[in-house]
Amino acid sequence: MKGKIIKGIAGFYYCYVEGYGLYECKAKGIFRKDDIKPLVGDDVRIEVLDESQKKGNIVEICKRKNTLIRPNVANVDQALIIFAVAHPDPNFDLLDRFLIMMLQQGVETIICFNKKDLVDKETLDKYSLPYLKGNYKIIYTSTKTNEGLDELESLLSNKTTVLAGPSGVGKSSIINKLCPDADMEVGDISKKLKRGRHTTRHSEIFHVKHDTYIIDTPGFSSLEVRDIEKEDLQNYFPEFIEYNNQCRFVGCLHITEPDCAVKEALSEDKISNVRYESYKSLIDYIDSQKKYY
Ligand SMILES: Nc1nc2c(ncn2[C@@H]2O[C@H](COP(=O)(O)OP(=O)(O)OP(=O)(O)O)[C@@H](O)[C@H]2O)c(=O)[nH]1
Ligand SMILES: [Mg+2]
Ligand SMILES: [Zn+2]
Repeated sequence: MKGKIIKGIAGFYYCYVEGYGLYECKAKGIFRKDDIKPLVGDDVRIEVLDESQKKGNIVEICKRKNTLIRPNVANVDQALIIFAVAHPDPNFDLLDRFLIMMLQQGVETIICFNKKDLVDKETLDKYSLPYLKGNYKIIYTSTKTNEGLDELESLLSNKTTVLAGPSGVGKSSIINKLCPDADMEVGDISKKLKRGRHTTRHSEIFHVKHDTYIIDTPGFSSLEVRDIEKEDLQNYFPEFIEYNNQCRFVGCLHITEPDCAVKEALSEDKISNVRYESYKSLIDYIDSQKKYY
């Protein structure tokens, strides 16, 4: 039977087979010699050892479409980053770092602003404009009024989407709306912040509908930008790309150089100031990391 690893705990892999349910499986030694470790998201072939107990063995890992390092999961089609528009306020620095991290791994990101019910349209526009200039797909949702949830479901259809976002933004609430069977714990944000950790601690996949999965990952409160040279950072800001090669100097960093096309686009508001500032602070960050080598 063909299934998908939806969760791995203490040497057991839980494989979901559409139409049959969940099997608790072990991975036999065969993978070790090839140095492949089964990952959440893997499509696998299993042999059933005991149907009544739902136990089996993983006998084959199908060829992976891709492998993400952070989070460490396989076969991801896209990412959905969720921020609340309020309670807690969005952290754009974190958002920008996440977008870069996903671009580095070749995965497209949809930005979801949740808790739309808490702010007016002006605030939503203010938050999203910088990202629209970068051609990011943005969606607004509320699990209180159900706005945007149908659109979200259609964006997820026939794909495996990795979900991410800081604590308290409503990830579990959204999963519960999309797949009521998930029955995830939803917590009060003041309690969450006090406790200082996320409810979700392992990556886990939820089956939304046929051929549609979402991967819930442990939330994060900080992200490091790694393995990017200062000169390459501009390539991770999609709205810069059409200007990057029009500057007077080859290798222009768009900071102090004269005749810079990116700064010109900035002055014409084709690139948002928020994103440009974020770019500059990441350049400083990369510089500060260099000092320690
Ligand atoms: N007003 C409003 N509150 C929401 C919405 N979605 C979720 N909440 C509330 O926000 C709080 C946090 O929601 P969760 O779904 O637990 O957040 P989470 O992102 O899963 O948090 P972690 O598991 O800690 O990472 C709860 O009190 C929810 O009821 C929304 O659309 N509008
Ligand atoms: Mg949660
Ligand atoms: Zn420039």
